[in-house]
Amino acid sequence: MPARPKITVVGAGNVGASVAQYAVEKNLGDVVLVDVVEGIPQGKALDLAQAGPIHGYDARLVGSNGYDETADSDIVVITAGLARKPGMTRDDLLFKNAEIVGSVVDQVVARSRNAILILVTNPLDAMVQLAWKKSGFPPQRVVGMAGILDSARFRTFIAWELGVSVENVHAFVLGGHGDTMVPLPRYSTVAGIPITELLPPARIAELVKRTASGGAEIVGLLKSGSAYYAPAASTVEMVEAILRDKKKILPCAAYLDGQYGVRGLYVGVPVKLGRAGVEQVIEITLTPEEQAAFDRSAAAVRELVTTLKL
Ligand code: TXD
Repeated sequence: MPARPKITVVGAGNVGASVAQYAVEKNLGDVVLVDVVEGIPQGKALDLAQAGPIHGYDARLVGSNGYDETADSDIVVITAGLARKPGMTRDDLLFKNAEIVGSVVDQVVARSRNAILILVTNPLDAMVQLAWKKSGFPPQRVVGMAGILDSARFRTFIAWELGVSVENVHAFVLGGHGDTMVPLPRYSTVAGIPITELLPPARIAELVKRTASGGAEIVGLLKSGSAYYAPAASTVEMVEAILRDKKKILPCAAYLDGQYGVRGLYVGVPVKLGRAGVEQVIEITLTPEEQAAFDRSAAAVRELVTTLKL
């Protein structure tokens, strides 16, 4: 029997712990949880292991404050950092989280030279760019989670609006993870029918607006933290697509080398995710307005990356 895949999750907070939970519930592999806070990763790992007999998983779960246990990971999910507080933008987090993510990447890559890194920490697009630079990994093996979450939010709102199953709804969101994200109604469908055929433009605009501020809506409700169930589920969809070599087309923050007119920058686009990581960036034709919105979003990401001198 080959060994189970090894998934490291750095940051055992709200998102990290839920990633660990969903990953073992889906039998994706063994999980190492790492955090700076003493006892938290160990306690959560032990607690999750004890849910195994009930859920029927045999995954090994280990918690640690160090990185030795992470050696030879297949996938490393990085959620370490600070989450947004009410009134804070994702960009306020920039410098603090850059410091945290930079040190985490150093520790991780020293022990897992062949891993695929999935970044979750905000501001997402800039953190992926930083992780890619720091790791020295090819861009195929460094990818960020955001578009799946943004499109899951859009899908939820569309399904509610039309009273149909969420399974029938596919949505398309491009661009950076932030206020400039670009939901594409033309490519968002219900059982294959574009929503532009099903809903009036004004109503679509409202759903788009709620999607773009979907994270802030939850921060406003929770007050003491930001969303984590849907972010973790989105991350685990990426982990599964990679480990099971599904070649799944998913919107992720990926390195662009000329696609969509952008070079040398991580931005959210549809990609094919498989065992090699980002196996292809899928390019679709945009209208001039969509391209302009995408350009604005990429410019906002570029600004952060320049601020960080990456
Ligand atoms: O779409 C997306 N990409 C996102 C991003 C969706 C949701 C959350 N998003 C961002 O993920 C959020 O803005 C944060 O930057 C991260 C993690 O969010 P989470 O809600 O999990 O935050 P927590 O609960 O505060 O957990 C962060 C953990 C916490 O336990 C800290 O002790 C730990 O990170 N931490 C560290 N771990 C390891 N190493 C270092 N240096 C470190 N510093 C803090």
